[in-house]
Amino acid sequence: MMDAGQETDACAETLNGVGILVVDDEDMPRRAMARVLARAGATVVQAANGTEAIAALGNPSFDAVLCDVRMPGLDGMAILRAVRERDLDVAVILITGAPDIRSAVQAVKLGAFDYLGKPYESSGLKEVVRRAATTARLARAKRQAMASVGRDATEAGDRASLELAFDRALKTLWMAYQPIVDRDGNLYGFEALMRTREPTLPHPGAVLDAAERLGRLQELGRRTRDLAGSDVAELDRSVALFLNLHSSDLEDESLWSKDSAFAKLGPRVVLEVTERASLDRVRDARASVSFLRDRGFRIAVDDLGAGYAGLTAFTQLEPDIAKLDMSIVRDVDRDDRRGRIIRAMTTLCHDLEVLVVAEGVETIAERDVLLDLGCDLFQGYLIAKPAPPFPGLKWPLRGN
Ligand code: G
Ligand code: MN
Repeated sequence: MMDAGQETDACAETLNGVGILVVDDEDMPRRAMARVLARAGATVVQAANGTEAIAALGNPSFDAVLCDVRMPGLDGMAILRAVRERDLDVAVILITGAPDIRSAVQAVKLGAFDYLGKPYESSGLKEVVRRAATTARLARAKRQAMASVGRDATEAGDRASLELAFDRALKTLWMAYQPIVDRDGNLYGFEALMRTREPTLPHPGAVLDAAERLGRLQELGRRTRDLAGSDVAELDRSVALFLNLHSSDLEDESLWSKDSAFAKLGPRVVLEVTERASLDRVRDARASVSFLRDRGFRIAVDDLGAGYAGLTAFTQLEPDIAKLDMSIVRDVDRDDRRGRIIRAMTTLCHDLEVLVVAEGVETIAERDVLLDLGCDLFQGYLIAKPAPPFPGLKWPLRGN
């Protein structure tokens, strides 16, 4: 670490109490900048390269990091990423002698607070730093407030932190499997459900939201298919693999193109498409579905009965399997109305030669009524919770 400039000037108080790290490999401009900021009341630490900067970041009291973009070794962009791994809130201002639009756009996307060109006016510099520090403090206060009321405060705040969290989620992604059994309790298949060890994206919904915000849904889809595809090699060929698709996966050629490794698994795989999402925005949805059929995939409509979406997904997909949403399965033994709805849906599905899966079966009483109503397949905590591949089975006897 270089010298810590602690000089203050009684006249200028605009940056009193603000902690700043200045990173630049060139001594002169770094010292000049540190001097301007220290005179305005800031506490300034200087670093002459990426390694020093990262060591300095162990000190949690920085409100802002000012960082030169072009440096040998770790450059400004790399430092920006490293900062975000350690501190979600500190504001980063990138500085360059040769500003260009592309790097400016990239910097802001990665969560830089601002981008300064050289030469800068010292009044402009102080103003940017003041706004940056205030913003960082606000972000920190908000996080503390959320933590104090028990909300998850580690949620990634900006794009750079979200990218990092999503990268870690992808790296630690694994698939849990939940069995689906037939009316006799024999194993019919497993539904693959994504899980991650990334604490800021703790459930599949959060991972999907992040993927959507970052435009990385198809990358996530490919990763889950790679994982499930290699797990399925361990599985008896007669057992089906049920896998959730996002509607945007239908636009990804690697799902259905002839030479994709996953497409070769077609006859063993049931692709679940949720009724909650509209297929209207998917380019050539019908064509993709027909390619998938050519490869032997079967299609399931997931979460049937969960939305008010009508049956558009049903008519567009012509599914082989319908999965009744657990919200209409719940308490079916105590609610005649639900029973009548399920009987009607099951009868109609059977007319169309569609198999019916009851999802979220939790009690023996629910299962017994669902058997009477004609459901073909059963999934839920009663049989087994999702678990690492491949859990043992327990099918409680009828009437137990
Ligand atoms: O929408 P989809 O069918 O893919 O959702 C399956 C989810 O439902 C999984 O996250 C799984 O953990 C959960 N789940 C599976 N079985 C049950 C159950 O019996 N009860 C409840 N409450 N949740 C279940
Ligand atoms: Mn599903």
